[in-house]
Amino acid sequence: MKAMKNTKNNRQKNSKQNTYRAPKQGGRSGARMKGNSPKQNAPKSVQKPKKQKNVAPADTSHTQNIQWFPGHMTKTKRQIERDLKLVDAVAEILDARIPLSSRNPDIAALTAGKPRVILLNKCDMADKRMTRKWVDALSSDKVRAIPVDCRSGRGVEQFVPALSELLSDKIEGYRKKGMLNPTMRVMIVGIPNVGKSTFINRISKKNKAQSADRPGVTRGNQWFTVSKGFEMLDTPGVLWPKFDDQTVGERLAFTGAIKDNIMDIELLAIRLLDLLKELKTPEFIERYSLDDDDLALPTYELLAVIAKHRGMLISGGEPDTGRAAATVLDEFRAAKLGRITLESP
Ligand SMILES: Nc1nc2c(ncn2[C@@H]2O[C@H](COP(=O)(O)OP(=O)(O)OP(=O)(O)O)[C@@H](O)[C@H]2O)c(=O)[nH]1
Ligand SMILES: [Mg+2]
Repeated sequence: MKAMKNTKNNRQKNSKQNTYRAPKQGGRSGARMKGNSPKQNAPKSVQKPKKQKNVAPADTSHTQNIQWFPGHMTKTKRQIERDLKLVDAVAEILDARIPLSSRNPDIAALTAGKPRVILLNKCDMADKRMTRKWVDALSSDKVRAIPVDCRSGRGVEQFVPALSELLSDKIEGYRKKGMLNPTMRVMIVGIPNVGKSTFINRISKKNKAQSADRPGVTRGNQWFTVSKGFEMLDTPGVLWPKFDDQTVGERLAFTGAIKDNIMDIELLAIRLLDLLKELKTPEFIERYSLDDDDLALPTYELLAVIAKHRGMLISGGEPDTGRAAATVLDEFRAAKLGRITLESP
């Protein structure tokens, strides 16, 4: 990989588009992305940085098998199926940073017969140009895609008009029967931590739905009257039993849709750093004070460098790579490393 020459040039380049593109298969980095046998080249334990001193892994293809499908998700799927007959439309919330990986194929299939609005949420943390491309790619006659930032509320005002348009025939039908203000019911679905409850709070201008920055907050379907003529059903986040591709699990994990304590956080941060090293956003370079030599290091060593630059040391002055890994993930999730979209349409 070419080392970064000029931060200013890179800043200009990256400010145009922060989208990770998977390296071509077969090339050096392609082999790295494809690597799926962590045992072969992985260090014995990334948990023990002392033993790893100066011993970089041969490559960085340390994927871990990420799966998270606890029993409550099976229960939620059944609840969604049961309540589907009560609703007029479905609002599917995707993460604008990973619109492909954050789409649950099981829920998309289960709710396929309903008029649908797709909300690309957290677009404040995604690359602007890519979000526009995703809106075009996901929109069709029957589906309206809207970019939203539920934290600030930006874009949320487009939801009710879009839904009214989608349901115009139905609303007209009710009116003809004499119901002047029929109540439309909408089911909100999406993966864990994508912002379903925050969206309901935003649109209803109340903080009634419990929300927090960890997956698995909402337990059980719950109805909310959000405005005159609209009721919304908040549902718990659901994943699916097996990800076809490990990169899907990783991307879900990077963005915080998977419970952290079921994963090896250092391995996960190393995989994220593999991408960040290629993207070289100015925020990433500056935040961790990285130079070309740092970026050319094997990724495990780069993590150690970040720990040192941040003063994260354990007794004996060794870098605390565990703490650095948690920091890199936290800061990526808070978009402190730049507005990054990991998938293109
Ligand atoms: N930056 C940013 N943060 C958001 C946005 N929407 C939601 N969040 C944050 O994402 C976190 C998760 O939000 P929730 O509304 O609890 O997510 P959920 O989909 O209901 O999660 P579960 O109930 O666990 O499935 C919270 O910390 C929100 O503040 C957004 O548009 N931008
Ligand atoms: Mg919730």
